[in-house]
Amino acid sequence: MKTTDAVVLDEPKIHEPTADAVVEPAIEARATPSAVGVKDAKIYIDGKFYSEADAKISVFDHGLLYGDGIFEGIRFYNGRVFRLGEHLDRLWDSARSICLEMPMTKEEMTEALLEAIRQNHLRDGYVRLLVTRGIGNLGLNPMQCKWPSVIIIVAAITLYRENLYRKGLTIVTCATRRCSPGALNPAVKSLNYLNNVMARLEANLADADEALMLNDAGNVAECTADNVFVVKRGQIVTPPVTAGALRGITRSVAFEIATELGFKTLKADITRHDIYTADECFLTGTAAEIIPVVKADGRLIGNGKPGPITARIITRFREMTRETGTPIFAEH
Ligand code: PXG
Repeated sequence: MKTTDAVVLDEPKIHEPTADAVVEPAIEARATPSAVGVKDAKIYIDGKFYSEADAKISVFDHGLLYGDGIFEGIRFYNGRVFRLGEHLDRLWDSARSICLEMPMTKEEMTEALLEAIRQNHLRDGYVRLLVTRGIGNLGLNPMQCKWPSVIIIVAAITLYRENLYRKGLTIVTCATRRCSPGALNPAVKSLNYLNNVMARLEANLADADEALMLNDAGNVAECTADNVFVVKRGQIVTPPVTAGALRGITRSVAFEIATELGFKTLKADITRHDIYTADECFLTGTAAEIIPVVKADGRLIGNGKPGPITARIITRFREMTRETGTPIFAEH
């Protein structure tokens, strides 16, 4: 049973200040429309479920103080969690990379996540799974933090409006470079997303749907929350992880589909030139799924319409999301 319709995330919320609004009210006094689009939402924190109003963590959690933690964004469709095993493998890799000892096994995490979805009575939606470093003091040394916290938020959201899938997105190259692997490896899906947020701000200011992020060498890395693909003469190309791309789960599904459909696939460095001269371009990400790009830096890509190969990949992706995955409810 679906409790509410999906909330669309791409529209910025405009907060109209009232005449007497001098300071922000305290959290308790702020209007609390459901942030997740679920009535009586239940949020998992460290083994217990809380209402949205009561789902709180300490101000001394290093996830807040330093962005010290990791996360995953996961989708479920038609009562099944899509590619759950891959998401958990990537989460565990992120944990390993930042020396965060996971407080539960993958089996326990699977059960907690499935139970969180059941508690929210949804068959289709999005899960944000976070593991924070936990409570420490004001020093940044993670040794202070003894117990990582696990948070599971279940939401009914879609990222872009359906007409954007038919019309295609406009992207702009942003000045903010993707973090170099030597500074903060983009392969770690960490809670520190300020690099991506800065890029997203540039997209907003340029009135574009997404920002294209380059790496320090000037090659394409990815967009702020999605991997980038180009299609040229029937070959499908995406930047390698070493170029600053996240090892996206949707990226690997797009590759599987492209291979299944008989296209050549390649992970290789690409430049803005390759995007401007592509026959087709599309983005992949758990929230956005697979979405065509029709304009980059003011140039039309191909004929300025979503391409036929992209359309075939989207069709097959939609079938896969509805037919495969880890069952949430007993009836499967
Ligand atoms: N690159 C980055 C930087 C990401 O954060 C992807 C690519 C796509 O990966 P997956 O595994 O989802 O195919 C992500 C995805 C959002 C959102 O609102 C998405 C992500 C993180 C934060 C927000 O869509 N991760």
